[in-house]
Amino acid sequence: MSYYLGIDCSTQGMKALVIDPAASRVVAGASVRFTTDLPEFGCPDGVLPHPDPLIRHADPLLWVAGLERTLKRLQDTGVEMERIAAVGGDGQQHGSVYLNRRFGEVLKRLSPDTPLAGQIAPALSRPTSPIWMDSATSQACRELDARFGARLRTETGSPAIERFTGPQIRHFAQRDPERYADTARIHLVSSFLCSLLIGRDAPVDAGDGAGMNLLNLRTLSWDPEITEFTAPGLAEKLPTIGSGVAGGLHACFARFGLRSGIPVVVWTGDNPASLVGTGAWGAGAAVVSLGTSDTFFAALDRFHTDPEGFGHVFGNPAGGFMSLTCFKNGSLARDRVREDAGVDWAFFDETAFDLTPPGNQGRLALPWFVPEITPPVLTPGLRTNFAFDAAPPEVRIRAVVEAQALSLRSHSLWIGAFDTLRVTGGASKSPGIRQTLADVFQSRVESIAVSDSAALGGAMLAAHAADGVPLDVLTRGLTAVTAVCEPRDDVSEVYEALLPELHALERGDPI
Ligand code: XUL
Repeated sequence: MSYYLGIDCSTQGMKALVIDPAASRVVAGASVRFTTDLPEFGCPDGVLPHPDPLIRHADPLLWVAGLERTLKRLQDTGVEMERIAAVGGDGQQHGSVYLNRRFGEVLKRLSPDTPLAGQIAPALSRPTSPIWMDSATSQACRELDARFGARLRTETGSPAIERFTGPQIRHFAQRDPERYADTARIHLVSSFLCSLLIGRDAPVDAGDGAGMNLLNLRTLSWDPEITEFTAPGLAEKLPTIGSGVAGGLHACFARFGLRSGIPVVVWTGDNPASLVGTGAWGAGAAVVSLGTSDTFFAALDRFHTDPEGFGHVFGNPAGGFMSLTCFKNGSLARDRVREDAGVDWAFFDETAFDLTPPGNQGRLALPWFVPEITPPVLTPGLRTNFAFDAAPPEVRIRAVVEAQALSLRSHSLWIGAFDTLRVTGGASKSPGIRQTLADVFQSRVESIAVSDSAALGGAMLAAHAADGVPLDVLTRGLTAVTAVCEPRDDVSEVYEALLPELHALERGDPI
């Protein structure tokens, strides 16, 4: 029976998963870390170092080289690459790639004989790509808000947001009009990589396109007025909006054992792909994804937006819409707290929680080491209500994990009720974090076997869109629950009582 491949290009690396739907199995996987596997691009953790904490760009050629390296590693696992019948994938959201008029020609002529990064380089009109961690576009956001007011939120799903692609494009067009004029096409990370695979411009899907402040979610087309105000002539530079099969696989990928011409499905954003890969694309479950960013998302039963403006509405690749709230200080912040405390992951994930009581006697710490997205805070710094540095490691760890969980909860309520929480991403393996989420949300927390839910979602969407394998069959077979963590009723009041304290910390009230 056929296999399907899903590729995830996330912030710190790339992953590939191959599924066999008939056997309900993941048959192979491979991954690449940008820091250690592609150091020649100078992007540790997937970001070009910059002294201004608001500026966060990556080298787009890193993703091109990452794609080749990931496919090579996958082939080296010995998996029968020729059984792969379709390819899907996803990219970190909001990041944009700027290409000149040569891009189309360069794609057509892609050759297997030299590294792809060198072939794509002459087609870049901007050498770097702003990514979702960038927050340097506040002025562009203010201008968009002043011009369109609430319409931005109610029609594109979000108010103007620093990392969203529209404000990023406006910022670029204003600061560097020459390069903007030289730009013929602007792709998202997802549609850029999909374009390489098919050897021509790929569409943007509504899941990822909704993270741009440009897509009108009521018409599912680029909003002409917002697009033209964002930057002159922008409409011609944007790809089409699409779904389903984008095209056939370019022959230059045959060197990895893939059959040329197999369908490549339109790529989506990492969070929409994860919604599918956690099996939460239908009603009932919300997802907490603990990765470089922590995100909270769920399928929406109807189109509605967050009145507070923190949450976003994206397209759900399974149809309809999804909510998303994003917290920038996720894994990297937890890692820094662990390292400063001088403990290993086993201590962070479990022991710290055995040594401290739920609620941590009121001690909380928001680890905002870089500018935060939810709530928007541009001046970084740890926010705490106790002598953090003098406290033992277990107290610091619980203070951070509980503050993160409380913040996740308090900014996600707008989506409405849900039955269970599914957790995914590296940190979801931590029993202490899972129990804290169950207690803070007072909800059952479910884990699934595959933690690379974005790559899994990409593979599921490939099987569904290319060969009509029903999503509910794929979901039953590949996303079954493997562990459950029940909430403890007796601690619910402890966390209710901590919420005002959390809000005071978020506002920066004097202690
Ligand atoms: C979502 C967001 C991040 C990125 C990287 O809005 O900015 O979750 O998709 O994972």
